[in-house]
Amino acid sequence: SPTIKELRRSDFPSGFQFGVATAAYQIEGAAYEGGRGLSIWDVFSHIQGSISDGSNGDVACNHYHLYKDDVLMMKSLGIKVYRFSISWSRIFPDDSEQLNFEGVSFYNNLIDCLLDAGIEPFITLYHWDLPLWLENDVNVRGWLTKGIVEHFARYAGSCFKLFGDKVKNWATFNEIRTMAVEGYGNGSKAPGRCSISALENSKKTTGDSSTEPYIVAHNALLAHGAAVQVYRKFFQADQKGRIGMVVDGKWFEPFSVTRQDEDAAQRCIEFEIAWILDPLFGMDYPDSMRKGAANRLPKFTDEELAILHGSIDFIGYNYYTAYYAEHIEYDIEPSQRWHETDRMANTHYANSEGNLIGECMGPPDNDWIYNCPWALPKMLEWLRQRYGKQQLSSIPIFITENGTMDDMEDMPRHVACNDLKRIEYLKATLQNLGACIKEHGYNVQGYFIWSLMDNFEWNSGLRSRFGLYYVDFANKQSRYIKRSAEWYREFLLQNDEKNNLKLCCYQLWSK
Ligand code: GBH
Repeated sequence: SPTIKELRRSDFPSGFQFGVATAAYQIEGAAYEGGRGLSIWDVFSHIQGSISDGSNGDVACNHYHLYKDDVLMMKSLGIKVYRFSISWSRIFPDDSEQLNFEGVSFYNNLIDCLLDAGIEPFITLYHWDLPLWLENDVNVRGWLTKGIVEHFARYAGSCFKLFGDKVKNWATFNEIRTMAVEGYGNGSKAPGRCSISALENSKKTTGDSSTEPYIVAHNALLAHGAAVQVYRKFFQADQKGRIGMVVDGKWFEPFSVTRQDEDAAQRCIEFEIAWILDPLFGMDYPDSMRKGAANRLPKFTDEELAILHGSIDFIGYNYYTAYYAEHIEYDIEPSQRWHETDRMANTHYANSEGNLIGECMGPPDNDWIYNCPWALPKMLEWLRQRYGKQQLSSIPIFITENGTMDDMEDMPRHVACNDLKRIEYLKATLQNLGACIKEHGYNVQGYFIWSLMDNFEWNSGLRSRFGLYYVDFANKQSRYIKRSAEWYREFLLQNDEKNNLKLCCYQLWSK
């Protein structure tokens, strides 16, 4: 496709929605305030060795107290939609399952403030912060048993009831794949479970990584299904919103031009995005997974599959990067295998000829994002092939996250704010996205930058900065505009809107 030099708002359909995204544990802070209960991330982040800079989300961006300023900041960007998540343990702090009204009013206030600013809320119900009481309940054990399903459905139903008159976009989960693989496969995320062989240090709990990622993803899918049933049965007709799920999954290119590596790349895509999406489109887990994970992969009953079939009104897709995949056969016992070995592939940043898949965006010790804007159109085409052009014409796609971290740790603020590489990355993604929507008519209806502001970036803590705004974590969590925010605003705002916003910006910047 032709290279587009300039990028204009008019390269996208007029109804296309632009926004930014965040998640509760990464920005809210106030971990012990407002009646909030603990989540598995409060525990995990406080265990020494689990977060690379030793930080945690106790304060994070202090968004819980600064949310009004943050909404003003969003308004000044010119965005029309904001994706954020609800902290389950702020709503249901303990096993009494009594509503915490302080938590409820925080989200009511935030939602009202957004609507006043002309910004539509787009809510993720679960972005990895499971209430601790559900992890510790011996009958539930977090996501490891089906006991979680009714609890999630109850929580989701409460949110629809409490906020659904004002909120029309609901995503049940953020990245079931990541929470399963990183929480129960390699143990790098809460609750930090992994197999004995991968247990290098004390922060990790022993688990069975050959089965748990599959069990956890399975139960989360069932919980999604139950929540959607609640929405459709009791709320959707009145509230007239839509409900879907946010998935991730990298694009994979063959490591070399061989049939074996082509198959390996396909398998990797199936082991990531299709693992979660196939059941939502009425299919069983991918054949390659049935083969690779054999009897360790749970089975759906006909009834469960029927519940999941058609259970999304939209697909939320988090797109960051692509890798090369190389066929490899692992010579290990079935009990030692896990998701990463079951797919019989190794992944690489460079191909067999040594060419990098894209420009590396992160610092050397946190280099998982490579700039591969060309891979997003490939994924959209892959989705269309797999789930059908007709079906995907009625199920819109939202790019629910896209963004990058800074390429240096501990950079001075003025350097971090002069983030030209981030602009390049975002612009290239948008150019490719706009062009392929125009040429191929993909039903993509929105795009969210990860993230509004620097925040608690899970294992990388406060050092890995993904924001359009800089946050000074050492000094009152003050926000500073970066060049990328100025660029996004310039891209989004038409002239008349810019004038209307002047007042709002003056209010913000003169504080
Ligand atoms: C998103 O996940 C999350 O939804 C969001 O909360 C997060 O802040 C954002 O990305 C930025 O990271 O072992 O070093 O190779 C993206 C999913 C996260 C999955 C990184 C792969 C690999 C880290 N990916 N992870 S590494």
